[in-house]
Amino acid sequence: MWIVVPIILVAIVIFVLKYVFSSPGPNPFERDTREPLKKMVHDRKEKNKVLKQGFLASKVPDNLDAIIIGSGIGGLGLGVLLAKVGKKVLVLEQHDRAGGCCHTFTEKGFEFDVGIHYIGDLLDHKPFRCMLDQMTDGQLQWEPLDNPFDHVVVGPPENRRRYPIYSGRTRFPEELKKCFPGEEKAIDEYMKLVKQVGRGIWLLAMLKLLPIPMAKFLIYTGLVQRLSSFFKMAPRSVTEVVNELTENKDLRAVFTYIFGTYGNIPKDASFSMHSLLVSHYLNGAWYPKGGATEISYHMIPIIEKAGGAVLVRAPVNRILFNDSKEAIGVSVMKGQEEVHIHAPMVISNAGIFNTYQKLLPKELQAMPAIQKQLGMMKNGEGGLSIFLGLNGTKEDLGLKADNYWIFSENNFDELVEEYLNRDREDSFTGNLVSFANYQWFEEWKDGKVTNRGHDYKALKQAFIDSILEVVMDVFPKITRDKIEYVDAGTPITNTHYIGAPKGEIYGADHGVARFCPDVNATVRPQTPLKNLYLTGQDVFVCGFAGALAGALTCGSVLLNRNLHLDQFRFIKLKIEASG
Ligand SMILES: Cc1cc2nc3c(=O)[nH]c(=O)nc-3n(C[C@H](O)[C@H](O)[C@H](O)COP(=O)(O)OP(=O)(O)OC[C@H]3O[C@@H](n4cnc5c(N)ncnc54)[C@H](O)[C@@H]3O)c2cc1C
Ligand SMILES: *[C@@H]1O[C@H](CO)[C@@H](O)[C@H](O)[C@H]1NC(C)=O
Ligand SMILES: *[C@@H]1O[C@H](CO)[C@@H](O)[C@H](O)[C@H]1NC(C)=O
Ligand SMILES: *[C@H]1O[C@H](CO)[C@@H](O)[C@H](O)[C@H]1NC(C)=O
Repeated sequence: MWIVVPIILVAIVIFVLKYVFSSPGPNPFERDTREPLKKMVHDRKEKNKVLKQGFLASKVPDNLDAIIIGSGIGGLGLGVLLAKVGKKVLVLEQHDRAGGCCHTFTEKGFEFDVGIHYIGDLLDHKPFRCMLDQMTDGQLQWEPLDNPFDHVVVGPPENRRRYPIYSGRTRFPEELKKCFPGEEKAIDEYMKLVKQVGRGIWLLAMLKLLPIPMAKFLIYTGLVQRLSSFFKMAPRSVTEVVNELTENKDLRAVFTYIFGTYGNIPKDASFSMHSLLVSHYLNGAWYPKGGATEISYHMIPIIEKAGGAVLVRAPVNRILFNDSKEAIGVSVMKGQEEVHIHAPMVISNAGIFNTYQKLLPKELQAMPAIQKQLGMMKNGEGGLSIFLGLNGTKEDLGLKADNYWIFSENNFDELVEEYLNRDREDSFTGNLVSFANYQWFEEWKDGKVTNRGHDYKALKQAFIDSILEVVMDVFPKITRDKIEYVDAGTPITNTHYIGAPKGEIYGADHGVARFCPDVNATVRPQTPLKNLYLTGQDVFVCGFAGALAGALTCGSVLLNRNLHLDQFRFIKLKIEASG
């Protein structure tokens, strides 16, 4: 048996070299496409001409190269990558505007984000930033948050402890040490682990791109864990790792609070996923200048320039297959009628559950290979958002550009588990912003979105009141008379506006099980069905950067080249050119 090991290793090396040294498909990072900065458009009507182009059969370009279902960053990002090599792409979005989790809505003059608060890793001249500059033709600008960019607040109202979180590779641990004297060793050890894991991420992408037999070989020989600290730490939970580092309960809380950005409580969360997020914000946190709609606003024209289109109010109700089980197009509901659109490939950004459970014909859904993948993933946690419009300037209200993570106690495992397991009637007595059990709201899911009835409203109000109470306590300058607008978005709101089947805010669950290398290698852009592919957060990880990595991975498969590497080469060239 072991004689085949070197042979397969050689095969893998050849495969990797092929990716590095040959360029089978065209490269979206071939040429620097950044243009001088144009004046920012603030006029909403003007922006809507780009973001809200309603679906009509007559607007569908002919001779499409690809159809993408969903206009989240995973869909638009992939659309841009394909457009940059001249492909004609149609992006179809069920909502009335493009953007997915990057869309915003406006009420009473306030613009609210639905899914983007802060994005990390955007230092000038660093890979992620250069890639985004290229993908928006240099038109998207980024505003750094204040530093500290996060605050962790733990404890009951009478004893809230506040811990500021600073960005900066050295500042982050230094400031923590000031808050926790005597814990220097634990903090250093934590940093060491986080950085190690972050460096092992390359193998994750590799596993999804290698031919399956090679990926399986790496997995079954255990080489995956040897080669990458990402996979070595992946089966360990955050609680397990952190509890070994320190006995200090508040420090444990500070080490783990960021679970809110991927949605698993520390005892279920993979330390590897956790480390990715900590590393993501280590160099700072940013917000798109002009708001999250700027992202789609600058990506859509790139898709259009190549002859493609991004159309909204275009719910895809099924994917079309021919007798050889090959995807040949999609069906869009236009009122009561189905409109069929054909293309040689269909890529879904709608998430693995929507795609496999709603958009496939029953007999394909039942295929063992599809069922296997569905069995490997589970729905993530539902989310609850409060949208608050306040009268006053930042100064009047005592606000900064930062985030507060407020918890009524420091044991998050117990706190959140107890909260999510409550009956609906007791649920809003919790002080927890952000997660919510889908079942609490499920009975209203089929009602009209703007009028789900009195009981639903009352339940929402109870959540709003309990959360506002905490907000007004932590921010004393925010008082009732300053509130001009308040509403809540529940898990079923998410189902309606971002198509999340169970109101998930981060797509499929990110627990330990998701990071077993087998799942990693199996759930990939290729599906068991020919010409059908997946992009976005479910093929990589959640978050803006995670969903975009999903697009890059999917683009690599479609263009038959490693775009992750192309991106790095592009950056190297640019840095050499500029300096
Ligand atoms: C409340 C909240 C806060 C967040 N905060 C942050 C943050 O601060 N920083 C960060 O990096 N990430 C954050 N995230 C996560 C991040 O926004 C997502 O992980 C990421 O944007 C997902 O991108 P995606 O393209 O994979 O999916 P989505 O953006 O969900 O896009 C999927 C799209 O598919 C559409 N669709 C579904 N079914 C169909 C169909 N049948 N036909 C047509 N269209 C369909 C949906 O309407 C949707 O537009 C947050 C998310 C939420 C919800
Ligand atoms: C199905 O579609 C593919 C790709 O368009 C084509 O090659 C194949 O011949 C088709 N099969 C049938 C039975 O139509
Ligand atoms: C906002 O506050 C100011 C004074 O603080 C007040 O004059 C104004 O009417 C308020 N606006 C609204 C819409 O409530
Ligand atoms: C496996 O790999 C990626 C990294 O490439 C990881 O972040 C992802 O969540 C894992 N699982 C799945 C199902 O994609």
